[in-house]
Amino acid sequence: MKTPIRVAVTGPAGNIGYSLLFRIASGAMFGADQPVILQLLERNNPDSQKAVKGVMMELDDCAFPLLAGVVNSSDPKAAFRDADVALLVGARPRSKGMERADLLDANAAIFVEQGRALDESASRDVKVLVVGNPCNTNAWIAMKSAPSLPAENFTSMLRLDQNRLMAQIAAKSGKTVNDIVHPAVWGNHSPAMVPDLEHAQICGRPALEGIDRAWYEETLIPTVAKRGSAIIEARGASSAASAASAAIDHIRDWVLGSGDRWVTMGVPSDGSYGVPEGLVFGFPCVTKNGKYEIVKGLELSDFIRARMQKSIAELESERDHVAKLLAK
Ligand code: NAX
Repeated sequence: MKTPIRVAVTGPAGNIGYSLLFRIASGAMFGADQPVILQLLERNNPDSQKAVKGVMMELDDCAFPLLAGVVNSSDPKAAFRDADVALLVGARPRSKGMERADLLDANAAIFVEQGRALDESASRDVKVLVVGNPCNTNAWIAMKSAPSLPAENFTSMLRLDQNRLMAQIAAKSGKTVNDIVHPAVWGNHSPAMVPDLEHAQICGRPALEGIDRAWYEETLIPTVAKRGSAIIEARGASSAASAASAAIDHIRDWVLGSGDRWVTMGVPSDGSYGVPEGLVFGFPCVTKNGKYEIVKGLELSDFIRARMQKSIAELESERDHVAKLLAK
């Protein structure tokens, strides 16, 4: 039997946690022969802890053959001990009347603490995926708070945006998502994201040969960027199963490899495409042997570049706002 992979998950009592844990335990993340140990980190209050107990009871009741153990803690250092993968899902939601700056501060405090704990107790190769919003900036904070870990271990989730883009193109073109390669979503996981079809192909032909440019610019981009709000409007609750599925996709491809397919990941910029070094930014990547590489050398149109500048400005402003907390 293979050595179990230790997967830390924060926010296990939440909506995404409830969709995510069962799929990890079933083998969807690492394959049907790879055991896992789940290491849960939830807030230390009676309601949250009670809810986690319920989730753990259900995990027991699934009798998953690949689930080699589940531990729960409200101490980040204990939850991240020797973790090979850390899914940072738990975050402070925006409450009524809360200013954006207050939301950034509240989440920065969480991700400073969790970054430091990862630095102290996780595996040196830990693969970190931040899902909790604002996920790019939260990943940047955790990365900066973990100076002894390689910066490239810290990523944020834009895969849901890529998956949404692919689903929309498939529906429009009458093809399936399997027929679509090389879509990309640049930038921040926010309405300033940049869904990019300019390099995408459908059944081996350039996507924009078969898709009307005006529809792409005026309908597709806002549809993908506002999809989270549309889900809330329809469901009365935010995306959970699709977010969990995207987190599975992100880690599975990082660990097992993407082949020639591009996968969008929020990763610390190496300066490619003029994105300031260190900003955690959505880039098309390819993955192999547990490493990712940003796809280099693409010709970017003025249309895409102008939109990327907006995402860069937004991320720089978030970074500058939270940077002061790191000094404390
Ligand atoms: P919920 O509010 O249902 O669950 C969050 C859970 O995290 C709660 O159980 C809470 O107690 C816990 N939590 C809060 N602070 C914590 C801490 N410091 N340590 C451990 N646990 C903590 O939210 P849910 O719907 O699960 O969404 C989680 C996060 O994902 C949110 O920030 C949300 O905005 C974000 N999303 C990110 C997406 C992405 O594509 N990057 C898409 C989906 C989602 O909107």
